[in-house]
Amino acid sequence: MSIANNFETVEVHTDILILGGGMAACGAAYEAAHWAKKNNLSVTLVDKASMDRSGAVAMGLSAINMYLGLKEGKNTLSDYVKYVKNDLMGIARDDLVANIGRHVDASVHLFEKWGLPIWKDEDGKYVNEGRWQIMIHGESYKTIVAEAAKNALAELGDKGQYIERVFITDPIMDGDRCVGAIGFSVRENKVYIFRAKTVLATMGGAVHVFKPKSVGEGLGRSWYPPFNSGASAYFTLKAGAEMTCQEVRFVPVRFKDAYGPVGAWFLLFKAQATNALGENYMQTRAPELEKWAPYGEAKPTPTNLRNYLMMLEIEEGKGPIFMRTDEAIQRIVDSIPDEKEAKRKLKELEKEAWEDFLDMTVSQALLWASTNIKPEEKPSEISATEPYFISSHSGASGAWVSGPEDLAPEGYKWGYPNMTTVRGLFAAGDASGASSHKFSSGSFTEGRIAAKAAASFCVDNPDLPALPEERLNELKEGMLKPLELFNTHKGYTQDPNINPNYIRPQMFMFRLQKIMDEYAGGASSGFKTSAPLLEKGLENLAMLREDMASLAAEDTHELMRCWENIHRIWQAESHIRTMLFREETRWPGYYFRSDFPELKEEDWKCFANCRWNPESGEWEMLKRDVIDMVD
Ligand code: SFD
Ligand code: AMP
Repeated sequence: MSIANNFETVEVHTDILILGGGMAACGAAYEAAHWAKKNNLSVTLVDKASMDRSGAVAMGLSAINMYLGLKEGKNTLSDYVKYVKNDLMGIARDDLVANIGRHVDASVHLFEKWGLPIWKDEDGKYVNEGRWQIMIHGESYKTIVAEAAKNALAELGDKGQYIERVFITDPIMDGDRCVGAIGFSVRENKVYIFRAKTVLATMGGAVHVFKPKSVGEGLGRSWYPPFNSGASAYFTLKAGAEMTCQEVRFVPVRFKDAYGPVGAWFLLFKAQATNALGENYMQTRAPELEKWAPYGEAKPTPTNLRNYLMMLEIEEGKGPIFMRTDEAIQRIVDSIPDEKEAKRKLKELEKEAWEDFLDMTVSQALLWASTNIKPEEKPSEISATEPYFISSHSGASGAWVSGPEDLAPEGYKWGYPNMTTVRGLFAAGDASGASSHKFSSGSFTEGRIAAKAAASFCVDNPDLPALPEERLNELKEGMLKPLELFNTHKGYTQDPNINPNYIRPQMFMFRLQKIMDEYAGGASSGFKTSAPLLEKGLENLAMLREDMASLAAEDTHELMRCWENIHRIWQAESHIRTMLFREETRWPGYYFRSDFPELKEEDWKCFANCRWNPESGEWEMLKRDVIDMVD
């Protein structure tokens, strides 16, 4: 008897389907509820985890990295657009960045209204960390935002619901329109079929595509949350959506081994990072930045170039690299003439330094404690991590989405704001590309923008298409196949991990990570790659893909692990293909093409987009113009 028979099938009919429960999804739920009430629509949100602590903000955050302060006259929208574009070495969609920028402050004000404590100065004004970032006491940030999203859905009565611990695997298509999604419960034997007028993909970015630096006893430790495994990229690709910037991974520099944030140290405490000899490489290597003009010469130096200068130090054997926390604290304290006040300030700075980690990366505080580090006395090592896919931070990979009606130039709009190139399928947060630096607040805001547009799509397209039964059965069987495989063959060997009939997901993940690390410019290859390496990597990926059919799972939890890897492999392939397509080095510090070691503005100041064609199964690569809307 097929294992599928042991699974109950739950069919959910809804107007707006929100996939994911993170920052973008919470923003989407909040906004969708508003428009649903006006238009008598229903909204369903589905998260693989529990919304209170799911996604990148699970542990909390110590800063909101996108706040413009437009009404306060702190900044202008065009300055923000320029900042973002420069940080991405000239590649960004100005229309998308500006659209989020003009609405983001209002979202932050909502967070405060819902109870998020934001640092204030004596005049009651927000305390800035840097120009665009404000400090928060944010341990409960996600819980607060999730509560507001849930409340908004609750106000819809039986027309609003959220379903947790359901893992979404695939889109359901009706011709060229996305009309739902399929998934399974990670706790119960249930398959979920969601039938919807419109679908919003907000399932975050991807981690563990590349081999992490933390292996063995530290396996699973990473900067990006291990829960996000490429579901957004897979979902949009499989639906046939055009993707952008799939080559742009993010390599954060973080406190070594526990991945603590550096922003507060660099921006708030004005700390310097140096090599082991005490040299500030941002100063000693400043001439290198000229090679990457015009971006290298702008302020602030783009994130990837800051990384790159540090990597050059490491290559020359000048590590470890240290964040001079001790010097930074001392400098602030020394600037206070009154001794008593200076002592008070020292205590305050110590508290802030620890809170920075306790608010968002508890493990870094534990590492400090267990290695006897007092930041006011001793510097801490920082280091580049492995690559991640997170378009809402300083990465950019995601779906190519339509821009806002009033701002987007021709070529950047084809329908509803934030709709992908697939009818009815919207994307936001880490799922949408080319609008970097949106962070938590901008992702929430983009979720709102997308949900409002999705509601209009529903009103304009009121029919709820019937789902093709045959395709659904096929998807259901395919989804549960790893359970079937394990069940059939588990008795063949004594050790269930070693069996010629199947591969378990952890082994599969190790193979993927090894390929990506060695051929696609991972951490142990010094983030360097070339056409021959990428081509070989693609060949190996094709072999791995064949083994996807042999993935096996003991239970529904492991079934999720299998699917996470299926999602990752698509993220990986689109990444390799796009790096291969872009014949230049644009983001040294993220990756370096040794066969094309320079920036080529004339040929490559453009978006490198890709699409997997569902009809032919072939990949298409294309260039799209970068349109500069701000001088
Ligand atoms: O500075 C499925 N970010 C920071 N933003 C800030 O504003 N301030 C900071 O201080 C930040 N820092 C930071 C940040 C990120 C990370 C990883 C760290 C530190 C360690 C960025 C923001 O967190 C980020 O921009 C947003 O969270 C992005 O929002 P969104 O919605 O795109 O992604 P999400 O919140 O991770 O949520 C994803 C959701 O999808 C679910 N999911 N659900 C169903 N089926 C599947 N198959 C699914 N796969 C995933 C997840 O459960 C989750 O709900 S700083 O240090 O860099
Ligand atoms: P991080 O902790 O590195 O994620 O940084 C938090 C915020 O500060 C993000 O907006 C970063 O882009 C920014 N940031 C971090 N370090 C620097 C730096 N050295 N110069 C300018 N901006 C920075």
